[in-house]
Amino acid sequence: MTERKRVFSGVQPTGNVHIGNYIGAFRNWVSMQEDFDCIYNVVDLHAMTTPYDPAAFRSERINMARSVLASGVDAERSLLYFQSDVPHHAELAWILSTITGIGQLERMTQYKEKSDRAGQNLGLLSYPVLMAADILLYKVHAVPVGDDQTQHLELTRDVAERFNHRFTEVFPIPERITPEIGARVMSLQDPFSKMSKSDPNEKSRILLDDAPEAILKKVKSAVTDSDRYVRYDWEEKAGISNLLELFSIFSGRSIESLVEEYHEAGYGAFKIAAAEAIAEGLAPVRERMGSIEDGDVMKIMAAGAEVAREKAEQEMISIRAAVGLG
Ligand code: ATP
Ligand code: LTN
Repeated sequence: MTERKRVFSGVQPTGNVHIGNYIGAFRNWVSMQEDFDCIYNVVDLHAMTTPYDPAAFRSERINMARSVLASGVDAERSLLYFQSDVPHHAELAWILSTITGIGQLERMTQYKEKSDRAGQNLGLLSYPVLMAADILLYKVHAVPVGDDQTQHLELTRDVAERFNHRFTEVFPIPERITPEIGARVMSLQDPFSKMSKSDPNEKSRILLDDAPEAILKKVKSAVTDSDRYVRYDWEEKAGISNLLELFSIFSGRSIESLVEEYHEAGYGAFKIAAAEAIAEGLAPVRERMGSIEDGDVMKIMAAGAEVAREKAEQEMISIRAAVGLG
């Protein structure tokens, strides 16, 4: 039997899980369970690089794990756990930090943005090294993420190549996997920036557990343009194009057929139909969010961590040997 290729991805437990996370990442995580050996992580150590409240953090970790499960990740088929439960991530991050240049880290867009907003700290600077460690620890082949992670994936590939060259050929070079549409879902309030957990404007994003009425309200207030014709045109009509993509993803209909139907319907009617499709598409996720108890989440995460610690320990043997440890 040929071994299945491995996939790894992670999400920070920073609250406000939105449909951008779902479309850019979780949906792919779910579909990859069919053909790959999947490992998914709630990357709590990463989330500690910006200021946070420890009590709220505890529940955010559980909520994020619940969102991943409610999106359809099946803990029977995929390995799911909290990053901090497996110390090998931090161990490998240390090893990789010794072959990563500070200049390259200082040039990361996310570091520049976050350090301007949240202040500098060493963890924020070395954030991409920990991410590289997450991925390389399991020698994975593919990483399903939204396109905002492109630069981090490039750094991971550089670090893997450097390690293989400097020591022994240990790591495969991982590929980034992004969806064809929806790799970058835009804010409903500013179609030129990505929908984000940390945007202070709540109307900018649709949360996974938003009720249909809330979805309708947010879509109705989405920023569009002063024209009245529905067209798929990112140059002239970014807001409408973003809604068309969401409508298409959640209804399963092509963008062309939606444009044909709604071209002259007026933005009001188009928005109502789009909101209904989003609410309907999200209904099963929302229902599952309401039914998965904290206790179930904790059990699943503890069981996942136990398996992962063993797997990670096995993987670390060749890595430690390559660098002259162990
Ligand atoms: P923020 O939204 O505050 O920038 P983040 O990007 O750090 O948060 P994470 O929760 O760490 O979000 O990301 C989880 C996954 O969701 C990643 O794979 C990321 O690429 C994807 N993702 C986040 N925002 C979007 C978006 N607007 N469109 C598509 N994918 C997205
Ligand atoms: N940086 C990612 C989260 C993340 C991740 C990973 C994604 C941490 N480790 C490993 C894929 C693989 C983010 O902010 N979305």
